[in-house]
Amino acid sequence: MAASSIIQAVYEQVLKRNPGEVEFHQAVKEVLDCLGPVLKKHPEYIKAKILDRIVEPERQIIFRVPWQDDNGNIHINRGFRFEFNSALGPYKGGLRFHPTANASILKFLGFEQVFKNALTTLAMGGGKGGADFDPKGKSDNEVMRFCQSFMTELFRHIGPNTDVPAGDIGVGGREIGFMFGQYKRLCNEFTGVFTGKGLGWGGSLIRPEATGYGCVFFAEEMLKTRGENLEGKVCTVSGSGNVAQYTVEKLNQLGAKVVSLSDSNGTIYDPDGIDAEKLTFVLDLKNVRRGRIKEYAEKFGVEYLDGKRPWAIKCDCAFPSATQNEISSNDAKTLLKNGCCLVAEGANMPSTPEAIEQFITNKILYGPAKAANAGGVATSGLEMSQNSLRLPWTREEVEQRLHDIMIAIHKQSYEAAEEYGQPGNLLIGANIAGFVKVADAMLDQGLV
Ligand code: NDP
Ligand code: 2IT
Repeated sequence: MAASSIIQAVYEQVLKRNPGEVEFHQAVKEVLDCLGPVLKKHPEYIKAKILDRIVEPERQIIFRVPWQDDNGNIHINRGFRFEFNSALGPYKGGLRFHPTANASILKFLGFEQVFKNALTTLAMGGGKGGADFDPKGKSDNEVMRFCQSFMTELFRHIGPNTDVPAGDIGVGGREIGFMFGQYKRLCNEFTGVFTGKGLGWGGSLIRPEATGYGCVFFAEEMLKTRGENLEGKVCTVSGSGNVAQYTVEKLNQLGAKVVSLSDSNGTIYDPDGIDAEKLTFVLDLKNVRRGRIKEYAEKFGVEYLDGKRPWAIKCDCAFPSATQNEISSNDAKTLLKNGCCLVAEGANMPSTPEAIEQFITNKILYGPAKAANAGGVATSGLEMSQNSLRLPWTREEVEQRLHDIMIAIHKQSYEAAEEYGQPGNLLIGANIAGFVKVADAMLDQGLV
């Protein structure tokens, strides 16, 4: 059978087995669409049915999470963990707490994670989980009770050599602390079962900064291929959570000017730039007071675009750092029309397939999520190394390793794109480079 027919058959099976899971279909299609030339070069992948196997999670765990709010009312949420692929190491990937979290979204994230983790050069398989719980508006005690209930089921499925969760949307230092505490209590052991831990109890320096910093390092590598750098570049950033915050910090350090941040209610536009002092306000607003980005506009007297995303603001470089499918086809057109020359994806799958198509056709620098935002999970890998050594590294050492890893991820993606006759196309390059590593390990390990 021709490579294209094999790919089509695998995709149809995915549609049939996972009805209505549109985000999962989207993520699978993007990867499969890049693999034709790989199958031609590697008939052994076809014989071993690597594609059919790689789109099916190794294990899927779905469970009930009952908890009580501060008024004694009972709530039932649904918890998930998709242990997608362990060919390269223990399952590794974040937990997302968001009302929209469902099997489709968490499977797309788990699938992406497999190839992303392969690109990091570290030994990590891929997984993802979470719950349709909304931490917004909940008290610390409610969040704690939810996390404890969630972990009371999940603990039996994870472990430092089995499956190592971390944060994602709605799961930050506070939530990791509560879940780690409950895991420790249930297992009676102190191990590196989570990453993103507090610095005083096994966490790594630079892990909070890592996704944002890594994404900016990746953008720098892309710009270098055109003899450019970030100095003086006007940048838009979406979101105002973990990834967005540290994207702004590193962009500032490298001489760029960031003019936007957003949340699910709207966007702030600050043409003078979000400098270090204003960013300190954002960190307190979002991480401590848990308020809305609108307050930034009120505090600093800048424009607030109610209900809008940042993509109509003129920029040189765009850093989508909020959520999936936040750049539509029209947004992509607007970005291109306004002269945007680089998109680096801090969020997972933030650009729709139609938006990506336009970035690629117009040959702007496009850094796909699984390469550009891999610095977060890479630094989680470094946290695991430090936990195994029982020895923390300095800030400088971790940041240097993160930087080296981002350079390596760019190089692998760039070179794979060249090797397969699509120079400069990092979408194809990242998908192929990640896939080949996982596929080879699966071949070596037999039919499992
Ligand atoms: P946070 O929860 O810290 O922040 C999320 C931000 O995105 C908030 O500003 C939030 O606004 C906004 N947002 C979330 N959902 C939506 C939505 N449906 N529409 C509009 N805005 C939305 O999460 P992170 O910063 O950790 O994650 C952001 C993205 O980066 C996600 O795609 C995540 O998967 C990805 N990522 C995260 C990594 C990490 O290490 N944390 C690593 C790699 C990727 P609001 O508060 O209003 O909901
Ligand atoms: O999407 C991601 O890569 C993350 N949320 C981070 C996962 C991790 O294990 O650090």
